[in-house]
Amino acid sequence: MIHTARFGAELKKRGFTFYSGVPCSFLKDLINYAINECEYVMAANEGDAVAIAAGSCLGGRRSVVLMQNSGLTNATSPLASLLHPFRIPLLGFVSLRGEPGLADEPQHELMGRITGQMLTLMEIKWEYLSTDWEEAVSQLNRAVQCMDRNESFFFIVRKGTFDRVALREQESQPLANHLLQRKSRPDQFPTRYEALQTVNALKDSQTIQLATTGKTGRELYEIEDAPHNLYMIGSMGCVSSLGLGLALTRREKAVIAIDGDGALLMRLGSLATNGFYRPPNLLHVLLDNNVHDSTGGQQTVSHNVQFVEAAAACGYPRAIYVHDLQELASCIEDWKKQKQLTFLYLKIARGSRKELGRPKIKPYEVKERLQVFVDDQSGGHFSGGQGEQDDGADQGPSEGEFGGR
Ligand SMILES: Cc1ncc(C[n+]2csc(CCOP(=O)(O)OP(=O)(O)O)c2C)c(N)n1
Repeated sequence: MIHTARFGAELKKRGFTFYSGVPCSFLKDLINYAINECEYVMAANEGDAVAIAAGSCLGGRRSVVLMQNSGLTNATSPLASLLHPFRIPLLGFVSLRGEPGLADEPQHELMGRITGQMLTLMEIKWEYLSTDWEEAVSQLNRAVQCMDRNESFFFIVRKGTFDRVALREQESQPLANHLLQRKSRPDQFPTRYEALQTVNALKDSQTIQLATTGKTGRELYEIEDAPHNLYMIGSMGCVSSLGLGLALTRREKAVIAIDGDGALLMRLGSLATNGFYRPPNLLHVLLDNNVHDSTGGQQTVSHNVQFVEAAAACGYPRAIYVHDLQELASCIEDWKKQKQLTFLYLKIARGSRKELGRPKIKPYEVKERLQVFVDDQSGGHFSGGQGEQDDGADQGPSEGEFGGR
């Protein structure tokens, strides 16, 4: 067995202080350690966890993602189409439920046989984590070497690998009040392009813009290709999770995640994660055209989804139905003043320009220049330079409180 706290300390020594994941009993003790001693974001699903950890990595942290092997299938989209193209290196721990030869539940049987193959198939380097201390530490060193080449590395963790760590009491901070403005007059339907132009025109020196999969990224690229932009080409539904990880890690930056209705519906649980952590420097903008416009305009099921109410119900302190471009602009300005996690909902028209291009820049180049932008401290601070929030009421966790829930 590995001494979990000692192993956690080895991880910390190598810079791993940010964790995200979904619990598994085989990983419980390492997760408990992370919750007790580090920063741990409880993701709604394993794909979100990958994206959250990736966001933190973009923010300059070495990040860890933890999941049961059954959740590896949930995570394949961001593993294959976020980590790989952007060359974002994560350290992964995936449990081995259903290990051949050991009695386990039938639902783990297949995954127990194919966990390693799945990682290999996704071109992710991996090893079974040894229970021998010296060997485990040298495995960790190999993992770090791999990550230094911008490649992820996963440990497959067998039953009984980690010794017991008790979970300290986790506090949660109930939200005092929401600002929920209801739709009050007929909709106006600007185009996606116009909405993106409005958002882009209001950016300042600390703004980062993350655009969801499909035409949102392509249009933003066309409006302005800049180091503070990221076009999420794959990992549909992960844009606000990427934003959450980045916003929590770089509280001095203003992170805008621009979502689509199809994408948000794919990972609606991310609203709850965002609402729980509610970083004040995250703005989540949903452009709802009721269709998968990027893949030919097939309907989504967003028509009767009350996204504003859902965001508010998930803990967003501000969730606002925006009716037109002017309101969109003034709500963005308000967010900069109010400094609270905000959800803006805007109905947009379907369609886009016929000759819409695609980003010519490679995803990993987008990442590299974004990381340079993120590290540039000359642009001022969204939160006044301290990573602090500006009033006593209705706050999300501060940096100091972050790991204590
Ligand atoms: C997991 C996954 N499934 C499907 C796709 C293909 N895909 C790319 S963009 C897109 C539509 C996105 O719809 P929405 O978020 O509503 O944005 P819109 O295209 O309408 O702007 C789809 C289905 C994908 N990238 N990833």
